Amino acid sequence: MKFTKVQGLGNDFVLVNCLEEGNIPAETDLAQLSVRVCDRHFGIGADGLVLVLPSETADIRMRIFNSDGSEPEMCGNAIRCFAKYVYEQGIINKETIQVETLGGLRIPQLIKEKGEIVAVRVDMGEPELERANIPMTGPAGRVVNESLQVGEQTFQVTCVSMGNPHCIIFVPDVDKIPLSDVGPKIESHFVFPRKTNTEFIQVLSADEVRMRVWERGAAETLACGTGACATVVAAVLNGKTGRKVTVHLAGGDLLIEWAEDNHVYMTGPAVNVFSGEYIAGSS
Ligand code: ZDP
Repeated sequence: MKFTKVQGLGNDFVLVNCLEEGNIPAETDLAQLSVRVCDRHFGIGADGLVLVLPSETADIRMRIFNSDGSEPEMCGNAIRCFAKYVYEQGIINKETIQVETLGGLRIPQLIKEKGEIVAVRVDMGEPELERANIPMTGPAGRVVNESLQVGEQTFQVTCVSMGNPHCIIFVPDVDKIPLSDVGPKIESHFVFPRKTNTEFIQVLSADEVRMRVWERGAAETLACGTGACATVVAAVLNGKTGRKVTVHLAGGDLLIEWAEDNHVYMTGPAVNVFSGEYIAGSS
């Protein structure tokens, strides 16, 4: 299997072109393949496996699998990597690309300087705020600054779907959060029937926040694009920031704007790491 590894802010992905006949045999268990490929000791090492597929409704289709084999609806960092890859491989010859995902249509736009792709700006669509659509159990309406009991602790949560579910919690200092302890508890909390990604946010000013993320199906990662988008929506709803915010993540910065058209725009980097051939059957 031929692959290219690409990373966005240290959120790293193995990209495979499935338009090439036989690159992934039809009978392959994709969940299992993702677990093996993403393993950092026995595989290539990545947070997710990303597949380039044909689309009937858009220019191209993206599927992503988490490192635990689950398939999320969307991934913000991966879609920037995906856009760069399909352009550089000559699969798509446009700089604004319509991408079909399980979370709906997403539109990355390549930002070039002297012929090089230096960043990708993505129209991440409209945030979903209705509780049932996060999805989250409970009465109808939005989930803004609501108490959530997690074991002995109570957190004030705001929930936003950017195609995938996010639970945002504002705290005074993100470094003080025992993420590997509380992250899994919130991820699998019974109020989230499809589990959730969780973001802890420290507001620095009206246009700057720090974020740490516990990703559904992937544990703590260096960055999460959909999470950064959901965070800015949550921050605006709680009156904590303006609509254009720099989100500082462990892997670097994302610029997020919740525009007046209700779409969220995310701008950030995508960087090629290496290409190679995965020997099927290695484990
Ligand atoms: O929703 C999920 O299960 C996430 N783990 C998917 C990946 C999201 C990601 N962090 C992003 O950038 O949006 C890659």
